[in-house]
Amino acid sequence: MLRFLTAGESHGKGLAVIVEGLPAGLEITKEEIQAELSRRRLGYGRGPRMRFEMDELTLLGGIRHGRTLGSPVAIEIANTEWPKWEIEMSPEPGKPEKVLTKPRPGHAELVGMQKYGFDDARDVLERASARETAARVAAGSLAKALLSKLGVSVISHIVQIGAASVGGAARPEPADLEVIDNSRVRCFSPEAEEAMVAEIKAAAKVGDSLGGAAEVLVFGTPVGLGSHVHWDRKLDGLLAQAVMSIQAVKAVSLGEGTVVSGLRGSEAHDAIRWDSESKSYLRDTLRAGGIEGGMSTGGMIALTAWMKPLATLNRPVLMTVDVATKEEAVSFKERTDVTAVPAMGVVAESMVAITLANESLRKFGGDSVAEFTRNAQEYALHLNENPSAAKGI
Ligand code: EPS
Repeated sequence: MLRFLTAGESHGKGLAVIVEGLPAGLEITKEEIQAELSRRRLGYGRGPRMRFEMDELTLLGGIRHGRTLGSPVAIEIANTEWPKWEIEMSPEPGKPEKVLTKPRPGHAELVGMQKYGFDDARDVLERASARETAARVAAGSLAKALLSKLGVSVISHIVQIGAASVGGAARPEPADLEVIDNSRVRCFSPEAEEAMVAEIKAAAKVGDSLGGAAEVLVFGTPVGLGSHVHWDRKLDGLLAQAVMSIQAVKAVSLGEGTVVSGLRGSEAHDAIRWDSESKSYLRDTLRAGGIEGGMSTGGMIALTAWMKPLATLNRPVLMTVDVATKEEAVSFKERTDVTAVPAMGVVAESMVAITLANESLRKFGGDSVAEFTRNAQEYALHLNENPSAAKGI
């Protein structure tokens, strides 16, 4: 089983992540993890912090001479902004200089203050912040490295920002990832990119924020990750939980899940055919998004993550209550991004990769990468044999 834990506050000294359960012998370098972290910082519409906050990585354990040891991998991501926050976020006993008492609607602050008994919204917002997703992406880079041993690759592209969307434009393939990452909003369609940038400019002008959607595509998934036998083993449920846990994501859908609910059954499923050349069962449509009965079909997995507009506005207009006086107030102003949808796509890739790596380990096991891949190859070899014929019945 692959597990990971993150720790750290947005303006604290840094983030930490521990990834446990990786087999030994997985090649990984600091530069590869760093490259994934840089992808998360992409995107027109992000705030000024992305220009000066560096993701400074230290590999603390679990990796020796560029390969995993089978022990927990521990990574630190230092916040280079820390010197500016050292007093306000100090772990030493003391009091903050400024207490935030006007929680932002749509943020975790008010409920977090009620639940944990805080007077200062900063005690909640620092951990609720999406800065934490840098640690998830570091874990995701390890999961992707493991999946690559099975020939699995995970990419994402932005399909909607505000009112601009890609419509029916063609889906990208793994080789297109560079083109996507070079787009200002990580969008594969140049026309939609223009419209999305225009949306961001218009929202920025009036101090507003924008949501949108990212589609995650997985290529080369083995048949049968997840299971139909129990609710908490269904792959679609596991993916939804993992992706829904990303800050500001409010919906997750698979394939054409939001469309087929309004169709008739005859138009809502993926017909199956036998391909004698590849000796495999194929589906030419992607309505189920590559998952049937909670199991991967072996076709492409297509998952969409839908993000709400950020709760922080550069022109605060949302009404709230000052928790110190209980008087009506305008929520406090924090520096913010206009949109973080392009970055969310990279985080969603990571959460999908971690989920699939975990399910792959559950299915194929192995303490070393060699054992893991050997088990997967053996499974694939016998996959479409007629079971009775194989037993000589
Ligand atoms: C965030 C607000 C902004 C973002 C931050 C997440 O930070 P600040 O308020 O310090 O300018 O830049 O995202 C990151 C630092 C990051 O690495 O993604 C928030 O409120 O969630």
